[in-house]
Amino acid sequence: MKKWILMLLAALLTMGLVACGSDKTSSDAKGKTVGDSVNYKIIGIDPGAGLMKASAKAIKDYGLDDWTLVEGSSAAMTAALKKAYDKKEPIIVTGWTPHWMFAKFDLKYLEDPKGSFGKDETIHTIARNGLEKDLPEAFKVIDQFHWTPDDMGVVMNGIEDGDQPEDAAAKWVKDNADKVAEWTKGAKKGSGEKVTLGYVAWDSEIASTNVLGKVLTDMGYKVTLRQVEAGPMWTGIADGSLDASVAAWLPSTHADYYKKYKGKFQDLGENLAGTKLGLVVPTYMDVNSIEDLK
Ligand code: PBE
Repeated sequence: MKKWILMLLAALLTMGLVACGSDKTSSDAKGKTVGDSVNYKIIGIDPGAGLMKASAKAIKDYGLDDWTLVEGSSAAMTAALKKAYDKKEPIIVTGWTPHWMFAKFDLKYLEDPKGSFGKDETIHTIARNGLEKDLPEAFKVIDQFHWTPDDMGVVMNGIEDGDQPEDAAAKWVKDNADKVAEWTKGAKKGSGEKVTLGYVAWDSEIASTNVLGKVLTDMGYKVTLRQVEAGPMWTGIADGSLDASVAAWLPSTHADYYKKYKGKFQDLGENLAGTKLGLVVPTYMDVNSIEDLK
């Protein structure tokens, strides 16, 4: 009887060891893969974002046929991340830098050896054709707007901590008079002329657009911040219904939009350097590369 139990135990132990032995780095001790643990879902953002296109490309490049890229919004993605993080549950999201989530949570980008997410790029300011002629002084300020990921981080964190975007922006503008002076240098004040800035509700762009909007308001313009989807943002600049946007990620993330509207807008160049896109997971997850998801 006793011998029989021992033999059974030995057999079970062997089976367990075999299962463990077949584990890859992407599996936990029970042989459950990362895919199993997150239901083969990558939590995405708004479908118009270049990040979604890059993520779809990554899924293809790495042969992740069983995986689903879930569409939603930046807000829904960060809410899902927060919820999982609080319970130390596994989650994979589409992410980008600059973003407050890296200050709030311990996160890591999954390595992307195939380069599906492209090289790091810059954020550009774009303007409608004719803005320079119609509103040269406002144009000058818009053109001179540039800052750093750290600057943007201050505004983003303020918003995440509960400030209204316009309040977080106003605070930054007050605390950074020297930088603002560089943007307004040589520009005469306006007298109530209308300026409409288009943006998408991406955390990074909520911050930048509110800051430039505040500066233009202080310069005497009547500023409207118009929140739209990514496609309509580019269309609006091209058809002149929007004056400018500080939310163009180039050369890769918004390459399609850039190509589509070439000649119908003015590219005023970089307003921020130091961006990155990719798949992001909490550091407590035992996975390091997109390759491990297969
Ligand atoms: N983002 C933030 C945007 C650009 C700004 C990375 C989510 C995108 O993917 O289009």
